[in-house]
Amino acid sequence: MMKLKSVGSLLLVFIALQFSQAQNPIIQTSYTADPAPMVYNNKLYLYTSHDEAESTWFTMNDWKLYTTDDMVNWTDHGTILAYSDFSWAKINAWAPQCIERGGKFYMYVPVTTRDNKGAIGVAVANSPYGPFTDPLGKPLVQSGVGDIDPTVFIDDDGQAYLYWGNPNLYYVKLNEDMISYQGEVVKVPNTVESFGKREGNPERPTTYEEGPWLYKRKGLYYLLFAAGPIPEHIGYSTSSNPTGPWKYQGVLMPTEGGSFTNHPGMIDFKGKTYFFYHNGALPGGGGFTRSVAVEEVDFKKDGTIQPVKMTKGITKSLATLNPYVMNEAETMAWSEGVKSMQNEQVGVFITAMRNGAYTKVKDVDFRKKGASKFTARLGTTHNGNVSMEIRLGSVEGELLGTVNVPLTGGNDRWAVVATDVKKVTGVHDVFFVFKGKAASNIMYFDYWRFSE
Ligand code: FUB
Repeated sequence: MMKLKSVGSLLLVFIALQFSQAQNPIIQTSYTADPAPMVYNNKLYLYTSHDEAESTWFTMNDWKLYTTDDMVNWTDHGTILAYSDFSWAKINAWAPQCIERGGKFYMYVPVTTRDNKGAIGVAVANSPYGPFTDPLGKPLVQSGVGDIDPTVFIDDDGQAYLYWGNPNLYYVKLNEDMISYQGEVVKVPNTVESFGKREGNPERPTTYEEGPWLYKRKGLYYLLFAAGPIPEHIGYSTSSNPTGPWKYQGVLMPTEGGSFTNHPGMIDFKGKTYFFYHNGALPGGGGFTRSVAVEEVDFKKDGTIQPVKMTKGITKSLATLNPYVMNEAETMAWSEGVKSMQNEQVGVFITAMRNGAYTKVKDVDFRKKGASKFTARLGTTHNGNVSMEIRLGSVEGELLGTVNVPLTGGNDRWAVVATDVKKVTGVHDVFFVFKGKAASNIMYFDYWRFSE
């Protein structure tokens, strides 16, 4: 009996360890879907759609932005555009993509118009963080059938292409201004040779379903797409031309992961190639409460892509994090029991939803000189017994110090608190563990920094 018990406890420790080392899904503080990565000035920007919590349909009102320098710590920049920013849109902020050209940022989005038709809109900003505004006051393009899921790509010769659509795949050539196009909308021939055969569905004879994504490597064009039947997998095709003809290359990611949709995004960053997708892996997750994840991909000699499975994610960071500058509380590698929110007072911040909720920041480099002081902006609506522990390595790891969180009276009122901590040097994963007796909304946390 004793033996069985200790085997059981060992198993629990093993499971807890696996979970605490997980990096996928990369966003745990909101439900996100339809990942669209963009690299600009050595930083990866990830634009996503956003499933409302407890959603039972694709109830999606806005688009969010996350960034990373190291592929493990992600910073939440909150909502950067909403369907309501388009005067002509009624609902459905679905799969977006943003691209930079000439120092301006162009965000292509599908929405449903006030007369209940699908349409692709474009919004423009001078910064990847926005604010994005609608330059046209009307849709950029509409084919009349299944106008969702735009993907945009600028070729080496400067020609930009916009692909989109479900169940048909369309494209147009964009003009240099990126907000108008030339020629007609072209419907891509939906042949078995281009997209693989689907059995038993004459209306959808191939596996092409939706969510196209264009990518180029060594002169070869890749068209990734969400493939049917439902539950979706990810398939891909290649061509020596950005407009095809496309040659079906098979399955990139099989059906898995608790969401009946999936959606590809692929990009090169700091010498590696990353494949983004979504699943339903978070607590409460499913087909309408999805979460984005990422895997590194490898190419075979012939240019085809090594198929990928969903894994616990990227565990080796590309850079360390500097604790001696102001770091946002919403920069994290992992969290449990935490929601991100935003308001006018401080922008994006996090709320600990329960006692024991935590965030993990990976590979923080305290260097040889070390830190012995910690400063943070935080707040709570509870009087007394609310604290934030700073630990190394795990939620139970070495305690560097505890910050007592003063009553501030709301997330629109904040206190900056400084605390002495045990001296720490070298590189560590830092855990912020939130403690309080209240049943929910324990405390708010906006930023932190260590000093000598
Ligand atoms: O997120 C809403 C829709 O679900 C997208 O437009 C599709 O690609 C699928 O992910």
